[in-house]
Amino acid sequence: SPTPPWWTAAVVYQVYPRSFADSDGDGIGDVNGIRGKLDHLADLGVDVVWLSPVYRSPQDDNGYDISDYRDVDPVFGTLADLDALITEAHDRGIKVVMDLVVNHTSDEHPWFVESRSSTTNPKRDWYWWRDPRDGAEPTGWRSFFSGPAWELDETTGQYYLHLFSRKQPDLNWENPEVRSAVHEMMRWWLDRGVDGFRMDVINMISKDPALPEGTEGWLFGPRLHEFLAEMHREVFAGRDADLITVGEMPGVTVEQAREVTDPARAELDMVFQFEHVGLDHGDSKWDARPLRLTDLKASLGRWQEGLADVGWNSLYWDNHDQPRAVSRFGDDSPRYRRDSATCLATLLHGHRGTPYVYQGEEIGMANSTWGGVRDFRDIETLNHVAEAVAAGQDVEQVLAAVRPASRDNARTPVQWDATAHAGFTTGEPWIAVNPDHVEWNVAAQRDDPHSVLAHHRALIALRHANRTVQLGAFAMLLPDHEDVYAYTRTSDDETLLVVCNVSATPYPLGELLPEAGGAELVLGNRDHLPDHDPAVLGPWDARILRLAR
Ligand code: ISL
Repeated sequence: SPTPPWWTAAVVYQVYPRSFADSDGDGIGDVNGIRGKLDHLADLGVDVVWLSPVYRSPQDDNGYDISDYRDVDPVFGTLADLDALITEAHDRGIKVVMDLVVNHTSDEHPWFVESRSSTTNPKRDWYWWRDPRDGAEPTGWRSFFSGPAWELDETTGQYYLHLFSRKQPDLNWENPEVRSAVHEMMRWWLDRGVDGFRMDVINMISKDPALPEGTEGWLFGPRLHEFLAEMHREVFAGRDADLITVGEMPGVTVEQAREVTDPARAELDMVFQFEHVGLDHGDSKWDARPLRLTDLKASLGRWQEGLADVGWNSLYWDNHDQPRAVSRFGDDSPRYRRDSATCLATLLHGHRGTPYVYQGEEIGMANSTWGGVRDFRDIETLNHVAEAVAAGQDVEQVLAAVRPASRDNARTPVQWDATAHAGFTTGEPWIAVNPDHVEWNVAAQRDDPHSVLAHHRALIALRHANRTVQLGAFAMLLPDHEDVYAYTRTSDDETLLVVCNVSATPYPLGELLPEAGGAELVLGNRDHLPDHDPAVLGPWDARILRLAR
């Protein structure tokens, strides 16, 4: 069989630059701040760093609204700083992946400024302009950030489409000029030394020009596969062996992901799917409900199975849009925070796929404590609160729903040490540091062999060393158990059993999984504790065992 791609053995680390490390004291993280922390990433052992957007941007959505794709925003530094970061990362054997946000631009991008200037401007058709329908919006589509997805532009009396904020107009990918401008920009970045792209909401770039109501008008549109294959041909062909591409695809099904990541089709290496992070809420992300572990197993198990022979999974709990996993799926109370963070990490990293670690996850960073609406910065959160309150909802009730679910939980500054502002900045941070940084920080964990950080280091090293972890076949065990998540990974060499107690209730291991008896412990999260009993799966106990043959 052909050599598997390098990223089947790799772990990716996501940096959200605004909240990572601030080098100049303006309270906002920056490129030189990242350069100063590369040794932390090298020490963790990650292979790739994915940078959330650092391009020039009005920062309406913290950089996901880009006004110049070929420059770095002054708030983050300069192009020269970024070149230096890429070189210094490469010196440590770490690849650099850029965030590619091409479903939309900023409304301040010169393309849109031209496009909106008149109905006859040559770039008019680069965006989605439509006449009013019965004096109102052309369709009933809603923006992800509250309100209608259409904005009336007074200059020409037409509406433009924005699936996200009104400062993020959607590009019209039907227009071949748009596509070649994007391709050219991508080649420019590859020539600069970047190693691939994480593609923002890339399953929304193809819209049905008939603009039918419902998500079929813009989600996985009729020409998506064609656009991705064309992009591969125009940008990646001939140079893709060393690169990595991952498409962010809210709403993607297993079948769609299988097609997109089928190497024979030459579209993308892998996608981010959202099923498992949608299991603990209703239709709205603000409508929380408890996660049932059996639902998580059914979902992740189906993805493992669906992409077993064709395609590839990405594995994640956290990113800059999700509340912190240890608070959401674990237990961030002092008693169980370390154990549940390491348990969740083991559960995830044992799967087949490429794991993604989000900044701070490696030290068990948790959701923050929020007071009133003034504490929040995220446009999605702020728009939702404004809309809900305007609709008559009680502000305290709205805030109660927002506090555990807001994207800002992921965006508090990385906790480097116990000093003021967690060592993130010498100035005033743009968003408050989590008060728990006094105890939970990188410095406190760096030399502790049993820290959350050390456990991540061990999981990453295991993936690098072990072909079964990389490529072994996955089989779910105990699908109906409400507390214990267990599966095997099998290669020609061995069978590994991953067993994780996703609860504080102890379980006798031999009764659950007789095959665990006599197995060799490869990696555990609680075996160093004095009260550890190999025969009992303790609270949040997680083990990777090598089964006797
Ligand atoms: O954040 C979400 C839920 O809280 C998602 O709906 C999110 O908006 C969606 O996954 C798309 O996210 C990406 O594109 C957005 C940007 O705000 C996100 O940060 C980015 O990850 C628009 O560019």
